[in-house]
Amino acid sequence: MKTVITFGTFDLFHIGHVNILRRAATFGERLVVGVSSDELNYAKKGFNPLFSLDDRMAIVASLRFVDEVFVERTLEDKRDYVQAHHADVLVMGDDWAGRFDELSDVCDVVYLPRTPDISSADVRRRLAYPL
Ligand code: C2G
Repeated sequence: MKTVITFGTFDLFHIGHVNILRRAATFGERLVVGVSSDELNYAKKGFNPLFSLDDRMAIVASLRFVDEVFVERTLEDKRDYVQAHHADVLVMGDDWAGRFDELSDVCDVVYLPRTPDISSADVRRRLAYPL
């Protein structure tokens, strides 16, 4: 049985998140998702998520193709997360292309194309400046 792992903040959960998680799940039989802590999101993006970590985790965990969620606290511990969850495949969106290639000694590393024209940051901008 292959386990797939992926990571993200998943704030303002949208169709791009659904698409990557659904496609990630097809690479194995079990999908585990690391959801970024507020602190990690701030470090990555310079702002806090609008939805709490508990809510973001509950939303991701509610998907039928997600088997388990956990908190991703740092980008640096990815190797430990992969090994702790016995992941065979790491899937990320291609905005991260190349960034996790050094893990290819412990798992397959796959980058999938992002869904165009949607992101949490874009939704925030559209809400701030409605047309
Ligand atoms: N995504 C996508 N299409 C979009 C938006 C996002 O495929 N239109 C993907 C991203 O590529 C990522 C996942 O959805 O794989 C989660 O996106 P974010 O919540 O923006 O998370 P991110 O900041 O990329 O976190 O360890 C790595 C990070 O924690 C990834």
